[in-house]
Amino acid sequence: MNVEAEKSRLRGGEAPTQRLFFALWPSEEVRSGLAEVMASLDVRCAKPVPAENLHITLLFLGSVTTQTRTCAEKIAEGIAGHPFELSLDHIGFWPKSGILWLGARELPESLAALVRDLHLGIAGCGIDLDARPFSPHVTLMRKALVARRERPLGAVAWRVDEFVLVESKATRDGSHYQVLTSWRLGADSCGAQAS
Ligand code: 2AM
Repeated sequence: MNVEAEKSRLRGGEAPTQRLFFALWPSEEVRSGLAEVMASLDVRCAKPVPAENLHITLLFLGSVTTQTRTCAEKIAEGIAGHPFELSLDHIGFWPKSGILWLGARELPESLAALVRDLHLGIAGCGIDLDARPFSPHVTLMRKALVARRERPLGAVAWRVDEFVLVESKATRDGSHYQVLTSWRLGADSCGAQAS
């Protein structure tokens, strides 16, 4: 049991929860491409996301009980989906949050369908989901003040053939993410693999 779940249990018998999200998790090759993009940026006062934490969130579930996690995993298992190519070719900056991100100009139909199917299915698990439209991005830096690109951006090519469920734990050194389960895209419904 993790520290948060144990704290929750000790607070008085509430059901333990985990903070979860579905994501695309980069391979080491993609991760080093992302690190290269980060190194090419000239940004003031920013807090870079540690290389091992870089990912694309598909659907943020928030803190959920074991029962809800099981429901979400069942939905994920029923998604066949299709592998797709993602070209991360666009740097964006949200000044309000200071988030500097890398995104895709083109949203592959298979990615849109994957997010749509997850959203529709998991809404039935009783989770209050974010209704904002999906905007695929890798958060590279937080709390940035000014972003300037030093040289032209070479797109990071990502062949996506799986999606994952991740647990986010708050630690003294920031967020720690752990991949709990992965599902292959294009596999039949036996595609789940525990990490
Ligand atoms: P972000 O990278 O754009 O900040 C884990 O917290 C992941 O879930 C982050 O990648 C974060 O996206 C995403 N996320 C989406 N909605 C969130 C929320 N309401 N609170 C925290 N994280 C959220």
